[in-house]
Amino acid sequence: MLRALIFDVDGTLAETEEAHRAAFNEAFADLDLPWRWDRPLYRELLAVAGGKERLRAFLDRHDPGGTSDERIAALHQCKTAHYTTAVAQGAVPFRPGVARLIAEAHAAGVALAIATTTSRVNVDALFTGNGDAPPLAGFAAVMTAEDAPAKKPDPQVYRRALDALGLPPSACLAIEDSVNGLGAARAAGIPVLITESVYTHGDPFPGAAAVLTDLSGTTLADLVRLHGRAVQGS
Ligand code: XBP
Ligand code: MG
Repeated sequence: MLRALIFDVDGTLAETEEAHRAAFNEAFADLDLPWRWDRPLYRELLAVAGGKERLRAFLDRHDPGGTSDERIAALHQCKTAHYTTAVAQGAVPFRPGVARLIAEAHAAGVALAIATTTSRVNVDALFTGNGDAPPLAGFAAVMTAEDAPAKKPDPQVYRRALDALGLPPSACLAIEDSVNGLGAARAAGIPVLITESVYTHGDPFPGAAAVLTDLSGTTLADLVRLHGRAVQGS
């Protein structure tokens, strides 16, 4: 029986990655660095989950002498300030169907959780900027980069969410947008629904219970049926 929905954030709750990309570029400009990440490059860089890890992977190639933890932390802090300012002002709406499904789940007594590799301040800012959506306070567990330093596809953040929910993986359904997120949730034993995002459209999603364009036509009853088929099949 479906007892909880565990939502990924970036690309799943909302199409946030363009705001992340803009914030990285604003941080480069603030610090007089010559780099600008365009969409094709950012799509490549998104193979690395975690903004700090993504910066390190880029600097390893383009400025191998400048990959100190302090420099990466300073860059990432500047980026996060730009990102939270933009998103808290409503720059990025929730994706179609997301707010409705959160409300349906809450009304039906299905627990809600978040499992993301982004920072807690970014999650708070996203919900601040979407004041008309159900509040973050309605989520039984919110696991972020601070709770799970090992980034997706490592299952740590999903295992922390299961611990916080006090539920077995078979009672949950993860909703994700990326191959890294699929891998993390599957490694934790959780069935996964993929909703492709702008940066993951067309990627292969082996092992997903289903792959959708978005949640606009999906009801909680659909998720219950999908979950039932997934756990029977596993
Ligand atoms: C996607 C990520 C995050 C964001 C950037 O997280 O990999 O790193 O791209 O945010 P999700 P930070 O698991 O929600 O898809 O710079 O805060 O890491
Ligand atoms: Mg994601």
